[in-house]
Amino acid sequence: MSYNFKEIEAKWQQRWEENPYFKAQDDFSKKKFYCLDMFPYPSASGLHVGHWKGYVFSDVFARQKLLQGYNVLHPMGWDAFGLPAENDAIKKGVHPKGNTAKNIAAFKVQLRKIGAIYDWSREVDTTDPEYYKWTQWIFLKMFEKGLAYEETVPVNWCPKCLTGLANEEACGGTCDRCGTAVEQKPLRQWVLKITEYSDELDDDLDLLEWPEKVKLMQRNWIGRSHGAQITFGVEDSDIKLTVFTTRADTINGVSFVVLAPDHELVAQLITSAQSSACQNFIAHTKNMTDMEKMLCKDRSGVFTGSYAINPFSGAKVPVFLANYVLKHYGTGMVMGVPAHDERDFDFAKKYELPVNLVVQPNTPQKDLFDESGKMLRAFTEGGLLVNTPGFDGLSAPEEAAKKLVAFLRGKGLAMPVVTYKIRDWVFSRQRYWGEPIPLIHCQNCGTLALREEDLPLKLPEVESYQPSHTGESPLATIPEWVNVSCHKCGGAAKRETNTMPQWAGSCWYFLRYASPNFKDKIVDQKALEYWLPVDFYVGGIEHAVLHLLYARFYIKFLHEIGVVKFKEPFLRLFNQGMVCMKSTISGRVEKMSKSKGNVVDPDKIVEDLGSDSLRLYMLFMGPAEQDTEWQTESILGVHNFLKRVWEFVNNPANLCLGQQADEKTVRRFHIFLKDFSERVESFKVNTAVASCMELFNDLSAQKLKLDKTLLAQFLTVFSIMVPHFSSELLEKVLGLSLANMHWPNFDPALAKKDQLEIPIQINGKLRATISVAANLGQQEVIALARQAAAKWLDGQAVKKEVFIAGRLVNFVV
Ligand code: ANZ
Ligand code: ZN
Repeated sequence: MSYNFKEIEAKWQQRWEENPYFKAQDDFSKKKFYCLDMFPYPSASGLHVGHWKGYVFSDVFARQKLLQGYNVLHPMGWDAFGLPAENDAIKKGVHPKGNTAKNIAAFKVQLRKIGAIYDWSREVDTTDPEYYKWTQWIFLKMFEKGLAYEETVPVNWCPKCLTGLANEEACGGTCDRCGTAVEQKPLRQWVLKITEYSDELDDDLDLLEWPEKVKLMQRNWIGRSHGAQITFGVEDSDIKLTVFTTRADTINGVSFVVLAPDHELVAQLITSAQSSACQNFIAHTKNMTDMEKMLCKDRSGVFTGSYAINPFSGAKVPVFLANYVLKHYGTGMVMGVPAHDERDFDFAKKYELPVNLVVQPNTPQKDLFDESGKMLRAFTEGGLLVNTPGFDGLSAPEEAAKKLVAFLRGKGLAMPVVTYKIRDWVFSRQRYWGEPIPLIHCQNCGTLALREEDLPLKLPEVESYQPSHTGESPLATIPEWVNVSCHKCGGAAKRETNTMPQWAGSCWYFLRYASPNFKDKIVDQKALEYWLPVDFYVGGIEHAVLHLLYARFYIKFLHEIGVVKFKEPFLRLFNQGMVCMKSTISGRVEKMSKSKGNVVDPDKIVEDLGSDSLRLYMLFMGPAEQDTEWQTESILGVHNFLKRVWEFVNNPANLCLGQQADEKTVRRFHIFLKDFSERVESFKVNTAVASCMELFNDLSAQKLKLDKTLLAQFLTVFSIMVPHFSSELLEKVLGLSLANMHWPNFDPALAKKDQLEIPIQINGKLRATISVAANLGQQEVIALARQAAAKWLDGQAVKKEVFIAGRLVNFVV
């Protein structure tokens, strides 16, 4: 009679494999639920408990919807191209193809242990030519529409991975994959015009039920900013300096103008007296990346010798070059307003430039001025415009900026503009293990797209695929593959040898699951219209400005060319937190990873305590969206709880299967059902587990007996967390099959609590809990609370009694 999880789990996993009753059905009349996990890249280190956290969480919802009668699509697949897979193969001295296949097989064995209702008949693999045919097809469509273009640009070059990286992959100036500092290297690249969609990508975030944090990260990355271009003249010259500013209101506070040291106009501005100082500075800042410029604390620069003319006042201000101005943002030139911008303030302090206040704070500011009235820091908030003849008293920035831009615009010296931080997406990689870019370069016809019937353009199978140090793809070294004849003119042509980045395949995989084996088109239109968009998407927040942004861009494009009817791929997003543990190397609690020596192998836990115990622990360990620390003792606690429930249900003394449960039991059960359902619904799954524990505490303590209906209902709802366990008890004790069960609804009348648990605090500290009738009045509750807290009150005078009906009593002593 003991809880033999090993036997039970093996039995049910096999049954589900033989009879996947939960498989998505192609019955498009039913209500559907598309529940998606971010598909993993099959790394050699295999699944760790961090993966489990997300996969178990999504499975809870997929299983719940299935029980609620939805046609559920819960697929799984492999994001198998890209740098990590290739680096791993190189390390082992094997070919990425075989290595990837091996890793996938190992991953599948591990994934199976979760007991999730994955529909394996829809598995996709981004490295399968039948799949990447369509990844290439999307690229061709973008090329046709002018959204893919070739450019020689300085790219983030990782000297270790020997490839260029997208900005999104080099945040903070280091390679996303290996942590090496990236260099800037000019390389011929294929670039996708993601910036065409900047406005839509920003605006449509409003349509999404996503964590605010992720929306904000995307908004900041897109970096839309409404401002103005203002044109300054240059003394004794025809040169015009057009700055971009979001604070046109501060125009009369300008005390210098600064340019990026690599700006085209710089040469014309440098006077002979300043020439050598400027050349030194330019040489010195040449290798700084944009990231370094933005993070740089020491704002320094050099005077060019020229003076700019303020278009508002006619005042003469010096023109500088500075290390904090980016060439590719705005116009690459900035009007310096030390009184209202921190960077400008630092700069002005260093070069002793005037600080002119033009926005008066609305409220007194601490430490803004010294006794002599000198500003001690920049004042960056809003206030009233001052020292700006004709405009004083306007509220700044909004109103004042608008009026001043209009005024200057009337003189042809300003223009309202919108700028963005996001840059086009550097889409080519100089590596082997990726989708070949389906283009040829013909001597006569130029760059040509392959014809659709020539897809997939397969990756050649070669022995040696190591990256070269030249910045060229290893494919360039395979003449049999590179040299082709042009399909248009028959002349000599060469294939494009760059490959696509690892994100290419994940930008659209969720479409493919709707009709994974469809041959003639990227998707079967009917299946697509039924299943998409994704209803619920679960994955890590590390993808906020990578995959999640790229996929939205792809969908916007596919929408435009009529492939999909919707504008957003993922309606609802949930980011599970990370699983952390004390690192054996640093001694700190950190995200689990092999390099930190703090990984827990899920297979071992499953072996020792069972899949259901691990599932339940993953759900119970804390709020799912938070990072939480792995604790081995706590998983034992969860395992013991399962054992308790097992023994309870297997003991006939606790059940009354032939009769109806008494009213007290029914009421207690419906309170549970209500709590459990609402907590799951609002993603508070850890507290839903707690509801189960509370229920069994009460059943035991109060000797309540479950009847057939209640037991079946309990096991049904509990199955979304511990499916093997519940399936076994349903079958064994009640002769029922989970496949035939339906989600039970609670009865609101029965779920009304007649007893309330009231925490009793003393000076805000929890001391006791009392159980009182729900209809008891304030006086009586306080009297009971005093009794319960007597030990701690210990004769002290109570200064105040805080009473919150139904919630809490607090004694202030
Ligand atoms: C004058 C000013 C006064 C500014 C003030 C700010 C505060 P966001 O909001 O991020 O778009 N800027 C413009 N182009 C730049 C460049 N290429 N490199 C570095 N900084 C640049 O920032 C816009 C502000 O960043 C602009 O407004 C400009 O400084 C600066 F009290 O102009 B401001
Ligand atoms: Zn040709």
